[in-house]
Amino acid sequence: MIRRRIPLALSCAMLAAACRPGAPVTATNPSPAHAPLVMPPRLIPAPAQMTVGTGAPFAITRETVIRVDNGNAEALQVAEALGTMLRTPTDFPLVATLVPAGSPDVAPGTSAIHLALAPDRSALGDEGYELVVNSDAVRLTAYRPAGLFHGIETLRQLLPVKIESEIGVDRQAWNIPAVTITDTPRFAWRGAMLDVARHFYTVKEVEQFIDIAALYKLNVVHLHLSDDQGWRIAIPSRPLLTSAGSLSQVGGGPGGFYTADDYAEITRYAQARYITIVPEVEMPGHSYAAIAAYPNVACANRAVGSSYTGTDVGWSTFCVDSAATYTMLDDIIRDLAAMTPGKYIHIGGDEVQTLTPAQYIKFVEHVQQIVTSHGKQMVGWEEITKAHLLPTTIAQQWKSDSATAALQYGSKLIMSPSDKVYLDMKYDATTELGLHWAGYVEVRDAYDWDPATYMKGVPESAIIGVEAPLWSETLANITAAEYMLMPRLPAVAEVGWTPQANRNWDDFRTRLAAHAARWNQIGINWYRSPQIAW
Ligand code: TNX
Repeated sequence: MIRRRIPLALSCAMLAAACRPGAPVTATNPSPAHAPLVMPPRLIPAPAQMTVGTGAPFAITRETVIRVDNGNAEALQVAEALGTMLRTPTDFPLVATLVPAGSPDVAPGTSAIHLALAPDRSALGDEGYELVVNSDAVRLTAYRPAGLFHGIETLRQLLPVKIESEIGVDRQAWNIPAVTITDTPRFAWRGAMLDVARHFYTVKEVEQFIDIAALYKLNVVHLHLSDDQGWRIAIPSRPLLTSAGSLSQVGGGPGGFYTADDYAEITRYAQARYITIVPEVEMPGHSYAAIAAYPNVACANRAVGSSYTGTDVGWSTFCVDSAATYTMLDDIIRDLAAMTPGKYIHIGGDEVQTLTPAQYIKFVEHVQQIVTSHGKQMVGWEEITKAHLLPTTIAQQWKSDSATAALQYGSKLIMSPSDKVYLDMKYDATTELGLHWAGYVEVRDAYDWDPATYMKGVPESAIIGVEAPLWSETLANITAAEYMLMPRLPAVAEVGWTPQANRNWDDFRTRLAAHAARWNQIGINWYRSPQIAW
């Protein structure tokens, strides 16, 4: 066996000693010369606190059971998700059961993964968890089921990459290293956006996108469901939006749309992974597909059924002084709200070049009232901060300091600075896919920034979280999308989850390198950034 000393000057996230945000980054507990090397697990996002044990790992065997010691039907569903994740590769039964309160603990020598909800652990919040692994047992505790779910994603990353296999794997030790983790997210909104309007993505492809988000503990997937090039969501009261408005895409492909059943499937799939789908329908600009379907909402009529397959922005708009426009938007928002389990509707609002400021403001305030009347919170791109916002409205920063105007209304900001987290930007001048109007965005650019200091005068308390948009003008399918997401999405996920004091580029790039084997096993396409020692 190779025996080595633990290198000194480990970062907080790599330390084999107790590690707290802000704790001095020194190896206080270097191994004695002959102790086996304890490699810190290479988790992304790095947990808030982690202590790596020196004892033997927990081994999952044919006899291991999954027990929900204190929980409910929802906690059992998370236990089932863990069972589903483990059964195929291990070929073990891994029965998951909800154990009645007061039942005896497992017999000594029985191997169990315990999940428990702890009503007294409110400090873990809605999404935090505690995970204690030793050779006897795995104990995962959370205040809410979402925390249990994030905990099983941590367990997944602690297991060998063959756990991702879609067939049974022989002669593999399914060991989980001894570790104690107490982990809560820095921000409540950790999102990724997929533009399904410029190029249409099938339900299966959206689910692949959701899978990647879940692996890195994101909790929002924002779908950009309409733009000039296509309308992608069936709205029962306005059937022409899809029958006439969905038939094309950038470059002239066939386009497509989600039926009500498709959308229900997507939201269910996301919910099972504790991800909220935030649907976006663009207005008043980026709206040509809707105008082509219902020409009475445009001031200058266009022929029904014509389509736009280019990539210019800013030229289309609904007629903001026409009652027909608001009647249609009320229909759309009402139907979309009814189909959407999450509490948000995103109305776009960006890049309108054909309206006066007064017209734009009046429009946004009217639509804000429509969204509210259907019981949802409005989200919009930063341009909406020109209007008088409700404190519950959320503005998505993407290009400038104008977003700071949200603060005067008590509205929160989602940080999506295009020079950091626009994942449709090329990595460098040689990247074939993508755009570069906001510059080149390498992995380090996506990682090495702090949302709380990015904009002057915007304190952390005004920021609800971070989101990485993936616009799809140049990305025709999920394979192309993955190339842009990976490895930058894990970087953004850590920006959103891990306390700033625990984040460090050199440490991150070492951990990131270890994730490539998992992406290969899953079959995720990725970009081999020269910044990482793969
Ligand atoms: C700007 S960001 C847009 C999108 C484009 C994207 C391309 C924003 C709110 N609008 O319409 O697809 O740039 O990078």
